[in-house]
Amino acid sequence: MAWQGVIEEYRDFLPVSDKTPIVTLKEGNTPILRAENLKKKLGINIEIYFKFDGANPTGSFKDRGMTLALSKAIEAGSKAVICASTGNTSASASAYAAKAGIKAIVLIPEGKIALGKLAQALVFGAHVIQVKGNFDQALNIVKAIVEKYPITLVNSINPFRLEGQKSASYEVCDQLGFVPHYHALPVGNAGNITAYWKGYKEYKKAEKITSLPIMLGFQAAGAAPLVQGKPVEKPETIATAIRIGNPASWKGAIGARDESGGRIDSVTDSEILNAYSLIASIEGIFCEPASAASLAGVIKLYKENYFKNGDSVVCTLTGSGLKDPDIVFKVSKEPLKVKAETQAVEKVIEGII
Ligand code: AN7
Repeated sequence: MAWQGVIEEYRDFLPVSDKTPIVTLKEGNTPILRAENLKKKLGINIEIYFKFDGANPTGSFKDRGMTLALSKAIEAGSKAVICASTGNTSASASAYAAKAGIKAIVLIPEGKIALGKLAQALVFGAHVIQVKGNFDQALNIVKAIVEKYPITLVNSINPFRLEGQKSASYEVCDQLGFVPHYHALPVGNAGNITAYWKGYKEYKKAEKITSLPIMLGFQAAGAAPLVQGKPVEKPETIATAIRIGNPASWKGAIGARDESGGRIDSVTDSEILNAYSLIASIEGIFCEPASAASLAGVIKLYKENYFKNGDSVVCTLTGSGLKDPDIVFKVSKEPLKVKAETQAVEKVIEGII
């Protein structure tokens, strides 16, 4: 049978009833890919797999949580949803609100979200408000707004978001047929690592799996409050999706780290960009910079001899590179320009083959 979206596929594990109207864009069932080329290229002795959640309907993992958040909002009779966002949450909320036929209001940090994400919110018909400040400030405003107005908050402090997002760990186990030794994720507001860990624990409790992975979270060095142990007032990174200084799911991330015996570490922008172009150029997967923090972190830990021979590591690639194509020009050369003559092209080709 065709894939039904994460709510129908994992209904037994989710807080829905027969009465819940399901708002879905058939999210989930994203590819899991073994990184064979990467293994050869880096000469490493661990097995890396990419869970490419950029293949979701709006191009990020946020859709997994948004199907549930919007379904529950409609069940509760809500007429509008609101979120603060570094881009992907707003794109996803806008799409699911469009599908549900209700209003979406999104607050974004002015000038600091990828153009593709802004375009998505606009084309889905959301009311976009640019805030002259960062994500953390926008989230505080949104929290105050929902105290006063009958609007449903769909940031990940809405528990239904994480309930939906935990479906990704079910899929990893179902697709691989085993539980990886490690699971690596980029960390911004820290909702996703919290959701994955919850999902793994619940799958084990339900006896679908018999072991748990060790959780690894990676923040950008300029936006690494969990690593520093205190909020960062002015977070900065090229990976705008994770440009967050005071994560809402702080405790969840620390819980995932400590209960699993894992690590939360930071990676520099240049490590992120290296991983980003490596994933694209040798594995054929175009993810966004924030997503590449997962592999960047795994490479960093590998160099510290953190892993054992043969360990399996799943890296979630959280979003699509198409959202932010400008970044490509920081890591790749501009294409050549030639005259519209066969000879001119031949000359170039002879230098290639
Ligand atoms: C591609 O869209 O916070 O640690 O407002 O877009 O669960 O926050 C996005 C976060 C990783 C971090 N990768 O996940 C937002 C937002 C991508 C992201 C993260 C985000 P969390």
